[in-house]
Amino acid sequence: MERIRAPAVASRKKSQREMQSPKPPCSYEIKFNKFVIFIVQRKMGKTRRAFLMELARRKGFRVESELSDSVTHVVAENNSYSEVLDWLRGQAVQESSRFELLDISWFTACMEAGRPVEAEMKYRLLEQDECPAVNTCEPEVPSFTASRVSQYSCQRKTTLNNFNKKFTDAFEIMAENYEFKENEIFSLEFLRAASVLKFLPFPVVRMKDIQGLPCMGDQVRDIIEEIIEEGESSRVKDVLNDERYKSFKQFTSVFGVGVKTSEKWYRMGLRTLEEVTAEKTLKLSKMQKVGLLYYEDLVSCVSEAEADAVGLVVKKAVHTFLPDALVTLTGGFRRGKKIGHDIDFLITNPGPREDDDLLHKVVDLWKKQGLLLYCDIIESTFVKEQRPSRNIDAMDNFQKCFAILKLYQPRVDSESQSTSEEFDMAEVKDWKAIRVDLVISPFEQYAYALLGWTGSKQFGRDLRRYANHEKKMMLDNHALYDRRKRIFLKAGSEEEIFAHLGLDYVEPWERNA
Ligand code: DCT
Ligand code: MG
Repeated sequence: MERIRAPAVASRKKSQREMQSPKPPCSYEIKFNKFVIFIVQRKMGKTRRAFLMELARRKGFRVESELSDSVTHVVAENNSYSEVLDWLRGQAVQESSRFELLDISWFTACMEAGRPVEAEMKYRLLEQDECPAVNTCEPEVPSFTASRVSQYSCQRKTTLNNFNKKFTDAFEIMAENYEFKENEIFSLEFLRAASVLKFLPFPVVRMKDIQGLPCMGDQVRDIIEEIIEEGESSRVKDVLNDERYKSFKQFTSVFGVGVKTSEKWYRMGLRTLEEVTAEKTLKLSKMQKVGLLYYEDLVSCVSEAEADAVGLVVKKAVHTFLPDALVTLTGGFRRGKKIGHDIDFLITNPGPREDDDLLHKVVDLWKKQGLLLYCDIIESTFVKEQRPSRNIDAMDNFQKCFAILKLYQPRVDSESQSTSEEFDMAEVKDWKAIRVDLVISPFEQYAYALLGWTGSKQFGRDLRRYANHEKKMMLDNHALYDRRKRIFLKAGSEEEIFAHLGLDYVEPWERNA
């Protein structure tokens, strides 16, 4: 009797804990040593906890009865993040960050898989405001495994729902700065990283969240870490304050001004657009002159409503000459963007009839109607049976027109018009200058042209890179060429192009890479 009773008296607390959580029987072999699980009894009950612990141990998991130093994964059921945190504090745990705090759904998934599964975001207990976890937030995020994320954005579905804007904005600034320095490799590194984070179905809140993801180089990780810890990146801030970056940003915001011209102006000592316009010795191209003339309109974004209105103007003009022509809105607006810097249209004429003069006729009509502020028609340079270029950023050879149209805007503020005589006297500008790109493709190349002109730029780049490296094929906006079979692959739709490449179809609104 004495021998049995003695320990119970010596440590009542301990024996209570032992009753809640029986010690692991020695007969179970531990298969997964790195994972040390502790199951919180709170809101779960003793019996269920004991059952789950036994189940896990039988499957080779190491489950601790006590919250020892070796525990790595704390699992709770029906508890919120803050409830578990409170409970941990009650156990005198100072640093809850040393554990993964997980919902029971993670544990269940492990039991189903018979091995530890990745502690994905959806399984984690998180603070409410940063929480897409299954048990608290809607909609449920699809199952996600970092190691399965492709390095090619054409194998990812990227909508406009970006959970990681603060990181991707930072990367895009870094990429732009490298572009201004003509450092294409670093620029692409940041663009690829931005594209991967745009795809993530949850916000990155700690470094572990990017573990196993492609395109996360050291430069990228440093910036993510800084933003997580400080809320902003000092490197990005330095770029934003950099004189050269600021000048290039202003210069390249003018239609017709690229990195080369900006470099020239910067070397001349020019720093702002005011200085550029004041410098009378500068020889500006026609494009740059109109770029400066309509600067305010062009720099303000084009809205979806404006894109629709311009769409009607374009269709009306095109159908005057070719009633059966297909006029398709491409670019960002086809991907579902609500704003853009321009409006892109692809025009093709089904059937045998092609009209090389169409673009010229259309712009002549607009000129007569007083709608054309600028146009630059580039003639087609496509040669029959021309193989796609290996350069992933090569321009295509379609006939195209870079135009600026006058879009008349309805007067919305009728009250101010009637109350101010002075206002009535003045000439009111009732139009906005809008950048419009028109591209004409032969009907048999239409699917390729549509895929290319829908973008995004990064999506297109990755499609070509994927075709080249993974399929030994060459893709551009005109065609797909199989290098091994030495044949061109015909396609009547975008779906067929994806199929030729062995890719799942990605809808336009999922191409926002
Ligand atoms: N494109 C192309 N060849 C070019 C220019 C563009 O294949 N010479 C593709 C890449 C994206 C798409 O056409 C549209 O180009 P942009 O108008 O530059 O981009 P966007 O996605 O429409 O974005 P924005 O809203 O800035 O216009
Ligand atoms: Mg566009």
